[in-house]
Amino acid sequence: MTAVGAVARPVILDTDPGIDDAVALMLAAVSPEIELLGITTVAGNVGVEVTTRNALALCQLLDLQCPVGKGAWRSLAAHGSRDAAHIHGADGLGGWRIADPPATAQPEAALGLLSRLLRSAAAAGQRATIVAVGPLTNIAQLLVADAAASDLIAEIVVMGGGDGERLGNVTPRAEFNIYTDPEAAAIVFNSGVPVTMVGLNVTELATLGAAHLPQLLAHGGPVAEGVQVMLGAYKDTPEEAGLTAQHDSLALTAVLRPELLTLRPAQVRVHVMPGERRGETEVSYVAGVDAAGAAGAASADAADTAAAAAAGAGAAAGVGAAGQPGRVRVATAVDVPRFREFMAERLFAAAQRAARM
Ligand SMILES: [Ca+2]
Repeated sequence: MTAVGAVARPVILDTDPGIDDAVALMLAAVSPEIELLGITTVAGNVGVEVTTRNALALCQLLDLQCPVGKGAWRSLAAHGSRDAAHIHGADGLGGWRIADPPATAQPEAALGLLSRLLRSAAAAGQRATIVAVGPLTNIAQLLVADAAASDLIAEIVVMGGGDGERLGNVTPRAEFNIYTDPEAAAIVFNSGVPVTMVGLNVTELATLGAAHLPQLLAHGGPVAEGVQVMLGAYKDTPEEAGLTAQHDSLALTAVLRPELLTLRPAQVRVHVMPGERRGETEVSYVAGVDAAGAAGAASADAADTAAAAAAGAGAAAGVGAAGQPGRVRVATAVDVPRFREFMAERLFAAAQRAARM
């Protein structure tokens, strides 16, 4: 552990922009609590060519100098080719005409970038936190390919999964990011690296609408325009009209403002077997353990791990060995009014930042 207090936490954002990803990137760009070391992209909401283009375009808009790594174009098991273009639009950004990145902005390869960033943070005496808000393909590949990486990661914060009444949004029991690559999710949850799961049970409560953003919208400029277009186009609106769930920003908020969420130690089993539970996160809360201690255990299911390997995940069995101790926390509640205030303040700051360009 390094000094607490003013030291910004080194963070890598693994993302598939994606409307709520784009909003989370705006949040990341103006948050002094973190040092954004890099961004890696993955296929998810739309294909990886588009998510990478969007990440590079957002970096230009927000004057982010960090490197961008282009990651996996398909899931580990490569079942089907599901995306969420029906929710995010074919361009991933709901039709927002964000300026193209310059031709000189070329991505690196995500796995090499992840390994390099983790090691440069370690050389500076820090362990980086990975905030993963897309399918977990890149992170699983990293843990499989780079055996030393897990010791260099402080925590993996995952937007994915769900619990209780809100288990799924693709199937009744599976959330999009986990369902898109369950084998990868099983590897991550069973890796022994501390994992914080921010799932649908809280992210669907973390809604935002134009009515919460008067200062941003009055400011105008490309960020305000982008937020307005994206929130208007986002086909992920919960029950209340005009509100959109900011899944990915809430996951990042677990790093920036952890006091806005309730996190409970838990065991999470990711179901990978074909059938109606594929992609489900089965959460068992660990009683009597202080959340700060986070001493839960991620129990790999031997059958699931074998199935993951059989399905083409390759080294899954070598990563998620059954019973390997892990430290998993699951978000169970969010302070919605304070989350909205926080988002409004930070998105206004993002508009100001972009205007200085
Ligand atoms: Ca996402």
